[in-house]
Amino acid sequence: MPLPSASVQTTEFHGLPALEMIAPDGARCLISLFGGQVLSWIPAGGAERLYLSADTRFDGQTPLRGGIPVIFPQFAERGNGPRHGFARTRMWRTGNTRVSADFAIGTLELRDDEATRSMWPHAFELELTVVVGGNRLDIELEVANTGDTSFAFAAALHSYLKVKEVENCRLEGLRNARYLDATASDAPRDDRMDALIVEDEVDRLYRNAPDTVVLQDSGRALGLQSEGFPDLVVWNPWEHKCRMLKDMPDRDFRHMLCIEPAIAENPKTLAPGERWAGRHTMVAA
Ligand code: TA6
Repeated sequence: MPLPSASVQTTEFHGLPALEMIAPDGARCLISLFGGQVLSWIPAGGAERLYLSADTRFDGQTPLRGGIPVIFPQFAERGNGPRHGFARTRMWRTGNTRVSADFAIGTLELRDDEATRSMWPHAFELELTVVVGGNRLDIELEVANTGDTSFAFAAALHSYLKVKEVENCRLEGLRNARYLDATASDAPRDDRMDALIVEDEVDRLYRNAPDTVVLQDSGRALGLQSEGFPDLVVWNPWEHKCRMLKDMPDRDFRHMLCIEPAIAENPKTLAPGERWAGRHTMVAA
């Protein structure tokens, strides 16, 4: 029998509509409808695992700095539209929600409208399904081409992970993976390290990255598994770039690390009527 507190309900967070999901075991997450963005995830009996900047601007226009922004249809400045796409600054709507014996599940949807078509002339439907329960958070992003011409898109789940002290973290699983370093303008490199340790600005796009990586964080760990996203972006702005971010406290680069399953390097093409889905699972230990 689900505990009475298990629920999925609409709420407000800093004035923005949100969906709060609580599983029978107490695991919970909060999703902003603005951006379709998970902002908080607390595993059962655990502590917050997502970073959300205290200086985030909740004005309903500016992208929210933290949680799991949905990047679509372009990655960063690889396109002519808004940086990292428009999905993170549109209002999504709630679809099906449910609580079962083991988890709470909620779906959010975004469709093209006049505003999106003025930036990107295509008919689409996005569906974000979030499942929370136990020590897991599962996210599925589905993209459908609902128009009558093909389109190519990029996408990412730009996850801001909360860490105790970034310099003490080890990101394992990327040995021998090839990456493009956005902080240097040279050719792709092969990662030869057993673990990525952040001691300076990091902005790497691992191509055809391994599906599973593990983040060791001062005695606790987070397993990250993705499906359907060929790339993995790892980002920490470090001291100098962090100071330039108006919506992030100067010292917070120490307490976050972005690990982002992505389709960034080679956009994916969908013919009319076609669908694509990518999955991202986080397991806290
Ligand atoms: O995904 C990494 C990245 O593209 C970095 O280059 C960094 O600028 C970050 O995203 C944040 O971008 P934003 O537009 O949210 O400030």
